Amino acid sequence: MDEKGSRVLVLEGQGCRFEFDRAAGTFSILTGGRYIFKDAVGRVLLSKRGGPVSLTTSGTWDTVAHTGKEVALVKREDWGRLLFRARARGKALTVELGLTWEEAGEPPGIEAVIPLDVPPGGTWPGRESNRSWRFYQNGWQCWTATGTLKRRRPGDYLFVLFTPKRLKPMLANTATPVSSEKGRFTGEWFGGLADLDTDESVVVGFTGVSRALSQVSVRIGGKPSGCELEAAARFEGKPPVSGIEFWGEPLAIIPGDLSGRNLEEYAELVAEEQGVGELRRSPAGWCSWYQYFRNVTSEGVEKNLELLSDRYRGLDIELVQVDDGYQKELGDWLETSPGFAGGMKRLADEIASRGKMPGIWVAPFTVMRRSRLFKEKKDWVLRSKKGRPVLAGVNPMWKWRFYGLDLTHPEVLDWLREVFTTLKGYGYHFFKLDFLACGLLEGKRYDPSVTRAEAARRALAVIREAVGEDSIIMTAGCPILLGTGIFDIQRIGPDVAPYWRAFYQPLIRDRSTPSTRNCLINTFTRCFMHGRLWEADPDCLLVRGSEISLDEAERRTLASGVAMLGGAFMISDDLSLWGPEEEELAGCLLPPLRTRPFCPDLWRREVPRYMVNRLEDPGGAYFLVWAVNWSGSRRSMKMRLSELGVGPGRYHVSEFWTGIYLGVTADDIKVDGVPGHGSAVLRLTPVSDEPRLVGSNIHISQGAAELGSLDRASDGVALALKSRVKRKAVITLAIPGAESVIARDDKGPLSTEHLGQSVHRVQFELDGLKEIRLSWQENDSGGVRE
Ligand code: 9PG
Repeated sequence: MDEKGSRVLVLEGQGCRFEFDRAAGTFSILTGGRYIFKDAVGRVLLSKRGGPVSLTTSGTWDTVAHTGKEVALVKREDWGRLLFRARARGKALTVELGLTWEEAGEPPGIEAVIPLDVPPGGTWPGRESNRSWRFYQNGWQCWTATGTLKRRRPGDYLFVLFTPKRLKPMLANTATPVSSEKGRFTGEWFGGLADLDTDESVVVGFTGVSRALSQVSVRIGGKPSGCELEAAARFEGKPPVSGIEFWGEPLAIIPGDLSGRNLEEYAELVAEEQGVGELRRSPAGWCSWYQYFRNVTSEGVEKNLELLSDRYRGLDIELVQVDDGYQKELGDWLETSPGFAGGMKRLADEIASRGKMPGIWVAPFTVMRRSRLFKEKKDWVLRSKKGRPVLAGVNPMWKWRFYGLDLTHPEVLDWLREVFTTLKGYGYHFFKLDFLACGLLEGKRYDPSVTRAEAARRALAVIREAVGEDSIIMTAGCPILLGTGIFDIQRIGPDVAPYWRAFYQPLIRDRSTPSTRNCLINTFTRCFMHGRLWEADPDCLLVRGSEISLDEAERRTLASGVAMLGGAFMISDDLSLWGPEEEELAGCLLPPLRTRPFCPDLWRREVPRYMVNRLEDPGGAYFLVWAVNWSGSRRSMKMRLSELGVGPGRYHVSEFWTGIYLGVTADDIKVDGVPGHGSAVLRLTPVSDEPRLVGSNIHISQGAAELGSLDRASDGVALALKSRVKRKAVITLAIPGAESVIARDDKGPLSTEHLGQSVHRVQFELDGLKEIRLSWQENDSGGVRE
């Protein structure tokens, strides 16, 4: 039999193998000769008049195409054809299921296309124990708790079942069932399984997000033989067109280790599928929300604009964004509240006249009963089958209930176009879109043949068209992958707040409502999305020392998180509360790092502790490691190099917040006395024969941002350093072979300190740019002496 005629069709990818059994209609995926998924099927769920019908791939298939990179198959049925294809894409394998309806009469609605349904025991078959299995669970909105869960956790561990019903639609996809059963988990769009015993993981996720909402669910169970997995894209009853191929969303299966790399690969595949081009760098900005909340006024904004343009112009903040509170009512975006009597155009002009980019917050799919929109356009509001407006949520800040718009209504799209064209016309070039899940509630729509995802994507495309490609769109409350390819910036966690943790949060295990802690946890667990799908927003930075209940350690932890993520950078303080300390704290974060960090303990900890950036300064590459002490008390933090994902070697270690040089290590790092909720930010510089900067207090990057150049001279080195704020700079250098050094700037000698071995510390005043020179006498040994 030729290849096409053989019973099992095989596709070899980089690192994984796909086998389709044409006689059984089942398929398997293997890596390194071992099964990941064995004897899986695909299914399509139809809604027929007589009740739901499930079509499965079980049965006999014909080969349509079989090349080195792709397999395509067809199964003939009395109603038409079932279609299947698999492709090798880099380290991933993608599978797709579809159908062609050929029967006379109206085609049935498609409820779900399930390209992967793994039977009990078909996941990592034959393993003795699943005690060390973990599931990575991705939440619905940016705000929804996300992370890796232990097998014995109940399915509602991250999103508790008793969350009040009226809060749910903003935090969860209400169509996704939540279970309290142990080990039953569902991730929106994707999920991942890991086996900590074997250092293996597999990411399963839909790469298409524009046609259907989707989930990956597992039931890990007590034994490996009970583990089930299913990936379903929900088409919500959308009918196919007779005689035309209807494909579900493509699903990627990506085997990997515990480094998190396959999650990055998943994000890259989604970006590719959604046509994401080069990502735009977001401007460093100021936002009104976390200081003024709903009490914001144009006066308050102007006061801060003045400070940013004058006293703090050195910080070079480029954007001023007005948040919630300027509008008359939720829904009436072109009418202003009493605090903005001068109108939003005048304010945009004011901001632009100071050379800053004007930014504005809008919740375009949200409406409240009080608004003119609600009263005048009753049929624009999404309603239930009974005709009642569907509750989207309650918000204490808004007093209370809010609703969503029907985005399939053509007049709603016209209105969105008008609102955003007008705001753009006022001069706004930065749009923070919020509460977008209000457009995806379950209800009865004007056009029922459009899925929720399609309706929302279409509306977002209208907004993008209205504001133009030259505007920046940031979203806060948005179902996390939905806007990929349309937005520039997406928030990845709950709101930050002027406090660490709300009293009720530990009581109800809440990780989704506002608090600095909740905000930072998702920054770790979703950091792989940043710089791949869009630029991620960790939420605002609060540095003020007054009108806040974050202590110094907590503010530094927030600052470390915002800096380490390397995404959006927005300050949300009343700058008139600032003194020299606040200026210095903000100054050491600017310019913002533009990096893509990884979280080396993502699979091993429900609340990860480490985030790592690979950085470079003119002396070469180094690592920056952020470690958080989540406990409330002062602790020593001990970490092994091997758990940081930095690779073996010998490193100089310097901590940023304390300025301590910790010496050279090849295995453990111990940082003493990290305050409760505090952080260590460590520069790990590989030991080498060349002079290197190994620590600095100028910028949190400890080199990448502040070291402009490092050049060898005949008798030493010359370094150029820069800072956006005036400060007493302290830098630490490793100079192999130098027992004593002389340092000077253009004015004269600088104070130096020998820290032992060949490590020296230099102190000087820095304001803007400075060149310093170091000279020394070589001793014979060279290199670092033990
Ligand atoms: C403005 C704010 C800010 C903030 C957004 C978003 O569940 N809730 O009641 C809830 C209220 C506000 C909220 C998130 C959740 O914050 O993330 O940056 O723009 O809206 O109202």
